[in-house]
Amino acid sequence: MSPGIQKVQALDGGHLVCVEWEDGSESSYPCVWLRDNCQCPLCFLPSAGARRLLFEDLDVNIVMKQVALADRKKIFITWPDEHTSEYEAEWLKKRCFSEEARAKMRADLFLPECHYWGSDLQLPKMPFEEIMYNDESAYKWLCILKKVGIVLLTGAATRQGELIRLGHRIGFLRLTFYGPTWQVQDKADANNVAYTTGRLCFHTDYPVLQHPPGVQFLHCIKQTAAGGESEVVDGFHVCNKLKKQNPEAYQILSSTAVNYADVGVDYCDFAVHCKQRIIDVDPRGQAIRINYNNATRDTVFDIPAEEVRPFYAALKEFNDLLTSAEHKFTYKLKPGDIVTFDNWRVLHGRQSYPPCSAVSRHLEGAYADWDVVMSRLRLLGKRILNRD
Ligand code: OGA
Ligand code: NM2
Ligand code: ZN
Ligand code: ZN
Repeated sequence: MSPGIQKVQALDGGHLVCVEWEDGSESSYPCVWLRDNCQCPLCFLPSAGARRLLFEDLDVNIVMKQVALADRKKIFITWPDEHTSEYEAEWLKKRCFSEEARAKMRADLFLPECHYWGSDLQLPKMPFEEIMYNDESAYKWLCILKKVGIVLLTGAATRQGELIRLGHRIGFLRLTFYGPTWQVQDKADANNVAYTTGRLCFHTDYPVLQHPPGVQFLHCIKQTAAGGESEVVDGFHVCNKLKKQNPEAYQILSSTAVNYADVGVDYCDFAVHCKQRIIDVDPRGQAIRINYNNATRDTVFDIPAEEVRPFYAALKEFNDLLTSAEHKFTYKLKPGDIVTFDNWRVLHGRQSYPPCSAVSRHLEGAYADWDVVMSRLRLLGKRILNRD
């Protein structure tokens, strides 16, 4: 329960409403925001949790006419046109504009906490069927997936279709040109390097898409005796290292737009082209998404010739850090394992394995968007918290 309201007053010529809480703290709310967020049935549609008020009908210079406090639990505002709005203490407290309150709200909504790792990774493991039936387990799975970037689910049936079930558990999978799910195995006339027995160096999947899939699932159905080991590396951790070790290389990789191309036929025919920065950063220069697949990096490179060599030098530094023994973690999938990982953060690779006329290794793969995964995580969290 949030504290009650002790006092409410207008400030700044009626442009601000200042709420004094029972615990002595204060919060200020701009009137334009209060009017914009009036919760009355004319201004707000509760069944959609959405604003009915049109922006055209909002006076962005509005000042309040009158403010009153009721029962320490609610404030009432009368506007110049006699429209009235009411706001509950708890609703206001949650939306306080202070730095601390916003930091807390941000943390609750987006779970930005990040545990970096290197070769010392203790690969988090959970039984697949448990996360399928138990909400606490599913919640824990998604929390770790967000925080650590990788979770191994164990004990799944060794047949195709388990990722479809997993997709239903979270909501839905992300369809791409490689199909709703896709089969990673050695194929004749492979339309992707993943569908060979060759080594795959560290990459994120599908940087050729404008919005690359946020989450990837790889279900091991069959594993080869020799080779085929998996490798993963924490891309965000390595980005921090690169930024310290060679700020210029970091600057180049986080500003140069690289051409990617993928042309072929699978689920349907495709000719996909895109330009992506290998390290996507937020306005503070912190890495938020890695877009790096050496196989689909285009031969077309739309930058001035004199910038090409410095770009390759920068990428070499990054690639060397990714592959260093200090940073990479190696493991081998067993039949029934499903590795789930953050495809925006964790780069993955695979060692080569001997070609064979029969299929000696088979993974089924699928993607999901972070929007869908985070949505399920929030709903599971709510359900679990309300239960006890
Ligand atoms: C892929 C991939 C890993 C593996 O299909 O994109 O990275 O172990 N596969 O085969
Ligand atoms: N597969 C595995 O970026 C890529 O081409 C990643 C995608 C073929 C669906 C591989
Ligand atoms: Zn209203
Ligand atoms: Zn891949």
